[in-house]
Amino acid sequence: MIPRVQKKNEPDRRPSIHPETQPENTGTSGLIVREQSPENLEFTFASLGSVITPNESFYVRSHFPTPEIDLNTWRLKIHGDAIRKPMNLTFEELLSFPEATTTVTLECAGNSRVFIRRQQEGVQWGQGAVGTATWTGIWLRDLLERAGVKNNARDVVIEGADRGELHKEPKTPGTIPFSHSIPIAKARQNVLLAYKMNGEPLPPAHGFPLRAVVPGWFGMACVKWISRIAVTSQEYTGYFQTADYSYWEECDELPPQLKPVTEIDVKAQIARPALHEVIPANTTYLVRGAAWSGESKIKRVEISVDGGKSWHLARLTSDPSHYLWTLWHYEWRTPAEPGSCVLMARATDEQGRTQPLEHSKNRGGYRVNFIVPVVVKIK
Ligand SMILES: Nc1nc2c(c(=O)[nH]1)N[C@H]1C(S)=C(S)[C@@H](COP(=O)(O)O)O[C@H]1N2
Ligand SMILES: [Mo]
Repeated sequence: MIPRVQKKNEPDRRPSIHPETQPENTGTSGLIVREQSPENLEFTFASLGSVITPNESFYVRSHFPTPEIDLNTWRLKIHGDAIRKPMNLTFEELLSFPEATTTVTLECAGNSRVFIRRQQEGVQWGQGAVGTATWTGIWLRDLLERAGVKNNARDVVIEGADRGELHKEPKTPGTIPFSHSIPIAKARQNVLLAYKMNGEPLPPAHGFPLRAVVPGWFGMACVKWISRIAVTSQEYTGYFQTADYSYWEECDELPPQLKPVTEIDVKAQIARPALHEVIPANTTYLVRGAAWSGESKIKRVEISVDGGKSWHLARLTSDPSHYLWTLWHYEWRTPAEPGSCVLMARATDEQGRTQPLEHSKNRGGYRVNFIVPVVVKIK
């Protein structure tokens, strides 16, 4: 979305701490409803307990109603001016390609939007528009190889079977399908076309029968309900990577430029404690959460319990790996006296990238990875 212009004297409508209290970890599934139709459902991040997010707890982000797809009539079309042998594949034919499995964290580019001080347009996601699944399907590169890609190929446009019209700014040009493109190099590197999620057939909300999984990129590139793949020699500039899902990039010698959101930013999130959680004094409390970074591995996670004055290393409790989150915890000896504490988590990746203290307004409602303080009460 093109960041909306902020009027100078507009009051700050956001509280400085996150306004959402999170339930205790009950061990049950259950999603927070952000929008009933189209379905926009949030994972209860406070319930984070394992690397893999169960399907029934996995966030859902849909722009249009879920299309009903009959596997008997469904076809995958592969064509475009940079394809030699256009194809129209049945689901059975897809299954004849070598099967591949990969574990990838999906994060919506609008995750954490609610924490931005000046309210931004869009779904008011808390911390739960993120999750990790093991995806099974076929490599996009195997399909592309069979279809024959010409040397002039530039973008691979993936289109979903869902369609609709958005009336709020930025408006769509009438009724359009959801679509997104990936540069040919990334498409050949590690993009999966998945038909299984955590060992089960892809659930309808997550893209049955086929979706893209683009490791290291924000969720909008992971097109669900795929109906068509077009390989083009031209740059693709569809709605969901120009009018929406874009941000202003500061440039050295030129005015800011509008860029599509692509790689996931480095980020740590605190699952527990939750905001305003009451914690006993003089006890050991396990502060825990997850950290991830697009194309890089997590190097370290640091925790502050004094509002950012001092930082302590958290322990990484799952192996840092490309494209999926790392779980971490920190054994916190709580103060002897009652009062309040401000907790913060900060991740750094192997490329040395870390998190800012403030959200840059050039990013509008996207790429929200600033450090979100969690205030707790010591009793
Ligand atoms: N066809 C289609 N694909 C889509 C979308 C959509 O609305 N339609 N939403 C995208 C966005 S913005 C995200 S964050 C992910 C969410 O995937 P999930 O619903 O499986 O969590 O799907 C992406 N793929
Ligand atoms: Mo998203």
